[in-house]
Amino acid sequence: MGDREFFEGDAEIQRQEAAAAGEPLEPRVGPVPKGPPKSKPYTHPAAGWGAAKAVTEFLVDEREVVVGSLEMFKMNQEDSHGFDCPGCAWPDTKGLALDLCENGIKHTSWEMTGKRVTREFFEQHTVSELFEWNDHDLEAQGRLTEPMVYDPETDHYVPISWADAFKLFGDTVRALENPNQASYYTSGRLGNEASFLYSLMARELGTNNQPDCANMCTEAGSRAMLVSLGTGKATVDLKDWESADAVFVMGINAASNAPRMLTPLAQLYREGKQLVHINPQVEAGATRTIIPHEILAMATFHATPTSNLNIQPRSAGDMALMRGIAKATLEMAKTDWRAVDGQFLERCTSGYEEYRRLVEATSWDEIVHQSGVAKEDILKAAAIYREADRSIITWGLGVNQHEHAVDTIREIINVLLLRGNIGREGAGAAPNRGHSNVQGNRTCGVTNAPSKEFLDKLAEVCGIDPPYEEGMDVIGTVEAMDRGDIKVFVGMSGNFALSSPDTRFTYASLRKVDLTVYVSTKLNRSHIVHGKRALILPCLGRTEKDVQAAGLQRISVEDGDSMVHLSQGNRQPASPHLLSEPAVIAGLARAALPDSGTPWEWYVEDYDRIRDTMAKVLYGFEDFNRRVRQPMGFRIEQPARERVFLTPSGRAEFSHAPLPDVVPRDGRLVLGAMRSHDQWNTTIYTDNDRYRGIHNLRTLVFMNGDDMSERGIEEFQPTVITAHAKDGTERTLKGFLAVKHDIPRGVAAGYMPELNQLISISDYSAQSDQPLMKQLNVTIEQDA
Ligand SMILES: Nc1nc2c(c(=O)[nH]1)N[C@H]1C(S)=C(S)[C@@H](COP(=O)(O)OP(=O)(O)OC[C@H]3O[C@@H](n4cnc5c(=O)[nH]c(N)nc54)[C@H](O)[C@@H]3O)O[C@H]1N2
Ligand SMILES: Nc1nc2c(c(=O)[nH]1)N[C@H]1C(S)=C(S)[C@@H](COP(=O)(O)OP(=O)(O)OC[C@H]3O[C@@H](n4cnc5c(=O)[nH]c(N)nc54)[C@H](O)[C@@H]3O)O[C@H]1N2
Ligand SMILES: [Mo]
Repeated sequence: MGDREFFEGDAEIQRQEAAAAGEPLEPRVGPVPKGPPKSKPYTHPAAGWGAAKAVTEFLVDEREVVVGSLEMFKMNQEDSHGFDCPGCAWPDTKGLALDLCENGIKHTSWEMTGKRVTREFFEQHTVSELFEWNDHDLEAQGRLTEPMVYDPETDHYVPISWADAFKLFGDTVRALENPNQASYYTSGRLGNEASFLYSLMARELGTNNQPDCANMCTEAGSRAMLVSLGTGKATVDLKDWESADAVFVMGINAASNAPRMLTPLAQLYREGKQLVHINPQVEAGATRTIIPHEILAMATFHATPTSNLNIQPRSAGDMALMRGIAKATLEMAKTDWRAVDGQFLERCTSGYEEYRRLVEATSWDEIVHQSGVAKEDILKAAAIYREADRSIITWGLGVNQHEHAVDTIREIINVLLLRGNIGREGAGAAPNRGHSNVQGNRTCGVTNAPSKEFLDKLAEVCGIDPPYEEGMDVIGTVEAMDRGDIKVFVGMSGNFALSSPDTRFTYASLRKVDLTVYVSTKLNRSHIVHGKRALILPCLGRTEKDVQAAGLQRISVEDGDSMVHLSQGNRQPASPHLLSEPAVIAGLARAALPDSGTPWEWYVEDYDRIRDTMAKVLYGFEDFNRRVRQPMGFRIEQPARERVFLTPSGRAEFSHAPLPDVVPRDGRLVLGAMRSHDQWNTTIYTDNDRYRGIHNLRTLVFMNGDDMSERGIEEFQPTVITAHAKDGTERTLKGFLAVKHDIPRGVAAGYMPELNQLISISDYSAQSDQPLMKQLNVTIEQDA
């Protein structure tokens, strides 16, 4: 944990003072800072030498220099004998020998670390003591090595055999009054085969309580696209990215969270194509980049711009902005009939006339006010949209995590439909995914709201009697734990305690559960904030060899472009006691369902057998085992890409939602919780955020300079942030330092998961059920 110096106004001092005064504050998340906080605008291109240096320092810290660098060449390879980078869901590039990025390397070596958490470690530290550690230090202990069970007598985790661990789970589940007293969480780390088995187990047990990380991430986009286009997935693939004339990037910090997107962006720029970034902040990916695999560019510091136009709307101003682009396009169409695609509108869409009237009835004043963007800039974006024959709109969490996200994404689709930009080469809708297999988890059955069609097929092929009523999502699960309605919680990967909203409420709810079971690679908060009884089950990571009875196994994953391909680990497992995720699931399932007719053990012997069953159940997976072995795998057909719209009308549906009022009032601001450059969700590498120019600080709030002076707040001065929840409750955070940033007035930003303490469990979108992680209604004052 290390000694540390304290700096004036730093949140750690506040925390310790509060603790001394008896206030129960949560431990900090990031590591102990190595020096005083600094903020200096970043003026270099994204990627390039800064990234190379960061990687080297990181590998040295993780003692992975040599092995690490060799291992990287096996990432994202076309021949399917390498492993899929767990860093993000960006599709792999055909023929690119070195298709990787700084953050993918960090993420992978975090798994490949030489450090280990052993039984001696747990013997040395009680769980109450570990609770006081920060999250960085918990994970930094290295890889988990054997199954552990919580002993309430001593407050230590102690070793348990796999057989006894499975038995504890099985006995507890079989003693439940009803199967809906258990909830089975997944984060998008799980491969397709494990996802299929895991959701099959839950349904055979009789529940659809299958919360997943998508409930906090990409749910809004999937729901919007399903209603508008009859598919929940991207209508574009990498080839389309290469042939677009214009790309609109909305609410994505690409340089940090989807770095491989910078390559097509820079290439398009060089070809004279147009790139428009829509984001309250001008992120590093919206300036210029050094393409990571271009050795010459690295050597000569030759950066390529990645933007033609940056638009900084207010938080949640995106829908009004899209309405503005639609209005300008329709105004152009009065004299320029090619501004809209009349033939496509007539043949393939429904509700166009009504949308046109709605757009006409929305005044420019309202559009400008609600978007926070000058009309002149909206017209510039509209002109780019009109000039481009083929446009792609891609969006991320900056669009998904708001109250009106579904309406906003449907408005994005409306704009695409106007010019026939769906189902054509180089054009389409591209929701940016998060976890590397979050899309595949859903495809393979993980969801709390499965379709009847899917369940019927599952019943027929697997001979089970699945439940048909909807199960609980993330919010529903936390609330049910609080009521005492959930007695068993399984976290299959991820870090539910820390990634969920309303940290203190979530912690208190988890502590009411009878048994929590975590299947993980690294020690994290969810092991420390546990149920009355608790298991930590350590599993293989994606970089490791998975050997079963039939030999070396491969798993499959699906990227954001619906490409399904194989992933194979090549390293020795971190410990001989680790099991693969499918093997853990089979063990849990057999213990809970001793008479099950599902051949759990037989499946685990050879994952081809799981895939053969999946081929019979899942849409688009025919001949799975053969097709997935092709170079680059196969693409699950997206009907909307071929202009087949699986909507009730058989056409793409325009939406007709009124613009919501998103302008903050009474001195309030809209606060969003996002990622720094040096973190992977709840995994915090350092407390730097290089591209935003921040060093040694995570407990901060970025603000507009005028908003700061109006409140008498100075740079690095501690603040009091109060969040006003929809249910009337308030949550307060003290000691987060204000940092002046290029961000519109009325908008503030900070980091997840620290800010999750401010999000009430009641603050979720009525449209998507997603927590409002980017739209907190807050007051910010100086901490006097
Ligand atoms: N290195 C790294 N890579 C990752 C992750 C990671 O933590 N680290 N996480 C993975 C996961 S699970 C996900 S889901 C993705 C997340 O990737 P992103 O979608 O990039 O996620 P965030 O960093 O949360 O925030 C994105 C952006 O939203 C902008 N924003 C906030 N409010 C608004 C708004 O109202 N309108 C618009 N237009 N923009 C807004 C912010 O300024 C910020 O640039 O990344 C994945 N990849
Ligand atoms: N305020 C706020 N909160 C947010 C967000 C936000 O933008 N703002 N973003 C939300 C989003 S988009 C997401 S996706 C969620 C993420 O939430 P989660 O997916 O729950 O969290 P992660 O931090 O990705 O999980 C990290 C843990 O995964 C485990 N792990 C890593 N690799 C493996 C593996 O191969 N197998 C297994 N079994 N375990 C593994 C490790 O033990 C590690 O500690 O957070 C959400 N929370
Ligand atoms: Mo995510």
